[in-house]
Amino acid sequence: MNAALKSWVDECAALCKPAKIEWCDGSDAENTRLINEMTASGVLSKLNDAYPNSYLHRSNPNDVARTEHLTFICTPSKDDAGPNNYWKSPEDGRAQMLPLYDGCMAGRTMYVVPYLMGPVGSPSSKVGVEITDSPYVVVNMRIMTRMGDVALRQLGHSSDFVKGLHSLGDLSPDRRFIMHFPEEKLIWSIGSGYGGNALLGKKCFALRIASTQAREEGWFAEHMLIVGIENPQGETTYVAAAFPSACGKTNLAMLVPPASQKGWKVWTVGDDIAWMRVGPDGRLWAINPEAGFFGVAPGTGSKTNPNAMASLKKNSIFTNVAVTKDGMPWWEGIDGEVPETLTDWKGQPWAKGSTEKAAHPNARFTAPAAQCPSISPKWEDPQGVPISAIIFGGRRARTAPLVYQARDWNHGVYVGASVASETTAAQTGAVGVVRRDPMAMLPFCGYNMGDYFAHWLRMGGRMKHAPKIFHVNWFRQNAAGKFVWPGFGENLRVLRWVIDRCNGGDAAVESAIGHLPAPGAVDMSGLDLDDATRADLFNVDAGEWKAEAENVAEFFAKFGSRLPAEMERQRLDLLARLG
Ligand code: SAT
Ligand code: MN
Repeated sequence: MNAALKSWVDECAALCKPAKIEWCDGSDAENTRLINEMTASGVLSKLNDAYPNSYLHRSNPNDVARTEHLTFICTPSKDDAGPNNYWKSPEDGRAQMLPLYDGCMAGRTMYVVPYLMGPVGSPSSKVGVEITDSPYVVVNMRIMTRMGDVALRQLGHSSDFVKGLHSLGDLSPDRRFIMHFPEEKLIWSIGSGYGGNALLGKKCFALRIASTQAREEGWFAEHMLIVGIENPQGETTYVAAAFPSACGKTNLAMLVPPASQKGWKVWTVGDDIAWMRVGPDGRLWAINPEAGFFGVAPGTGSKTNPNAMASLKKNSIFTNVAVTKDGMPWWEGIDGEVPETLTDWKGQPWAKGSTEKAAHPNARFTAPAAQCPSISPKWEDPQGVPISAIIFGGRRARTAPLVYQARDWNHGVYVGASVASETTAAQTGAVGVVRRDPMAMLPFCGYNMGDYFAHWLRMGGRMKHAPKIFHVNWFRQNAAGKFVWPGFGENLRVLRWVIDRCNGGDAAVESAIGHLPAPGAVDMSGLDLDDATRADLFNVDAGEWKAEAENVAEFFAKFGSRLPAEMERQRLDLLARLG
């Protein structure tokens, strides 16, 4: 028995006072028993056998998404958390949480869940242990991570593990907090059973805590998908990509080449998080720390993402979806006709034509990554995969062209730092407002983002063969407000130019914002786009870009003296190039 682990578990038990403690081994038998208990108590219900071994969970309707305003970074100095985080001192964080934890597991079972983030035996992998009173969390962690004995074996007698204490508490939003103590590698979460708040390996560990570790130790913990793109000659180039939400990240991770792209294949390594280290060869090597997908169900169908549909066909957990009368999971955008009647995500009867959504817009599927038809043969390689390109993107009606390449690493860091997306109807508030979300990490960087930019700049100097950095925008609109780029599988046409550039291709022209594809360099054959539209996809409007640079200045100002001077220099250089 690991002494450090044992004493922490004892401490948590003394505080939370559970009726009993169960150490989870991750076995099939244990999983089946937990699922049986949850189906008996109504926490889960079994779905139709068309989805073997799959279950529905309905959460408390007040607990359906991450709650950023209740999520804190607890560091001694507020400046170390930065303007990008809600902050508490470690003392205040503790003082607020201890009374909530006191006796919170009375009458409940406390599960001890050891888990591994990353492939077994990988030098990049890290161990976490989550203590939780939610069996729903346990069975989700078993899909999302390598859970149980495998993690204890990797840990051995080391005390180097990230601790996460989670309790559902009373599920009251007034007593819901997610607190991170980076100096202690500790996460405290209470009052929510929702994914990012409760599956502590994901955003809390693999991004917020790991980003702090990565800065100290000289690597990257990023909110990025990882894919391999195989050309018709059988050579695979790996890229990592970061997008704010609602930009099609999961679809890109599981892209299916359209008929026009004969001989090309796309391999999924990860859909959400990348841990990347500099290898002895001076390249950047990436692993996916997760073992499953926690994907948004609405909008997922055989047209938009057939690989996701195939991934969730068995051994999956569906949270806050609707169900058909014969027990099939259902959501807006799934294949087939809309049924006449459904049971909605709250368990209420629903009829076709209702103004209410049947599935919650943030309904989720938890599915094993190994079930994805496009899963890469290298996805569990302990060394990871070598990254040739880093792609940033956002949803922009104008300004950003379909694709451009940063001039060099430092300029690429500026491009990543100025990533922005326009709000969609999926968010509350006004539609079409530009929101900055550097590297898509705004809610996930566990420390001051000024320091994070400095870390990115420093890392450039540590790589002999740094990835090339690109920016894409699949969402450009014409004057009539219509999307002009077909997107989805056709995005492979853009990725082909990206990897051609990584492999030394020179089909590029200079512009003020960076390298654009030379005319004809992005294969447009067979697309229904007139010449004016094709040209507009790559148009760089100096006026729009100057306004953009002013908007970036406002955003950068938030970081005060923590903003590296190089970032402002990059911005001024851009303005100078714009003339
Ligand atoms: O934060 S979650 O992991 O629950 C979902 C997401 O935002 O990607
Ligand atoms: Mn994410």
